[in-house]
Amino acid sequence: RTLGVAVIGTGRMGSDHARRIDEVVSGARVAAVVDIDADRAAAVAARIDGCTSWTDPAAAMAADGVDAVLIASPGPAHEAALLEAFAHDLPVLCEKPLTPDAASALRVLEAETRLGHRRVQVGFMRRYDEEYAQLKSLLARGDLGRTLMLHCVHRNASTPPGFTGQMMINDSVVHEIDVTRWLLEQEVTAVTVLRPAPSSAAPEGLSDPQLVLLETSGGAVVDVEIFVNCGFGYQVRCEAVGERGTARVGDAHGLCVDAGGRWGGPIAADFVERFRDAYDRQVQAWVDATRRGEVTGPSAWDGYAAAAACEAGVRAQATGARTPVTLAERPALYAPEGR
Ligand code: ISE
Repeated sequence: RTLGVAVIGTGRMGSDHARRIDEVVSGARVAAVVDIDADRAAAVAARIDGCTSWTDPAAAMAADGVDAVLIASPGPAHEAALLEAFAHDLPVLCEKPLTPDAASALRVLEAETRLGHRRVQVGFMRRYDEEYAQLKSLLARGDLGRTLMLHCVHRNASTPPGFTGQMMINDSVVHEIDVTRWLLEQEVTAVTVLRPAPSSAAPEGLSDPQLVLLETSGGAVVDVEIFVNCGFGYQVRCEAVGERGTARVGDAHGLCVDAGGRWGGPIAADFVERFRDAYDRQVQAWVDATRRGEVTGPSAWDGYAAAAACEAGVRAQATGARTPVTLAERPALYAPEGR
C-alpha cells in the first residue's frame, strides 16, 4: 500500500523532500507536514492533496495515515523526534546530522538497539550519487590496490545567516566523514584542523576556508578543503589515490562550450541542484525498503560514528591540536554489511 509519510520540518530540505515525495517518488504520499512555524507548515500542506499540517511532531506521528517519518528539522531537534518515532515503532529517514554531538547520537543508537531492529536510515545522500557509487564499486573491486589517501574539496557559494564554524564540521564536513568511512570501510581515528587567514568575503567571525585532516583505522589520510563562502558556486570533489592509480569524482561533466577563445561549462548553484538525483534515489530507496519491511542504507551507527568524528573535529578547530576520536563498541545490530 502507499506509504503515508510525515515530514518533520518544512525549511529548505523538508519542503524539497515533501515536493519530491509528492511529485517524483513512487509508492509514497505526504500524509502530514510539521513545523514550529504553523503558517509555513500550512503553506506546504496546501500544495499537497490530502496533507494535514501540525506544529507538534508527536501529534503528527500519531495521526491517521502516517506510516513513516522523514525528519528534516534542524539537527538539535532530531533526538526528540527520533525517540518519538521509536515510541511509535515507525521507520525513519533522518536528515544528517543524526544529532549534533556524540552523546545524543549514542542515546539514539541505544534506543534503537533496545527496539531490537533497525528503524533509521540517515540522510548521507552522497552514497546515492551516481559518480560516488561508481567510485565505491571501483575501490571495492580493488583495481587500484589499497586506497592511501583521499583529497576532497567541498565548496558552497555562501552560507545562510547564523552559519557557524562548528557547522562547517557538523553540517558540511560530516559528508566527507561519512564518505571516508563508507569508501574505505574504516573508522576515522583522529582529526586535525588548519585554518589559513580567512577570506575577506567570509562573514564576520567565520574562519573560512579551513583544511580538515582525517586519519583512519587502516592508516589512510584524508584532506578536506571546506570553503563555505567561495562565492562562485557549489563544488564537491573527491580523488582517491590508490597504490596503482587514482580515481576522481565531481569534475563538472555538464555541457562544455568552446567559444570566443575560452572553454568551460556551468557550475551548480547549490547542493539541491548538484545532488538532486542523489536525493531522489535516496528517498526512493528508503520508500522501497520500507514497503518491503526492511531498513537499508546508512544506519544510526554511521550517524553516531560521524557525530563522534565531528565532535573531535570541533575540538580540533578550537585547540589546533590533533584530536583522537573515541567510539563506543559497535552493537551487533549494526553489522558491517549495512554499508
Ligand atoms: C548542508 O547542510 C549540506 O548538507 C550540504 O551538502 C553542504 O554542502 C552544506 O555545506 C551544508 O550546510
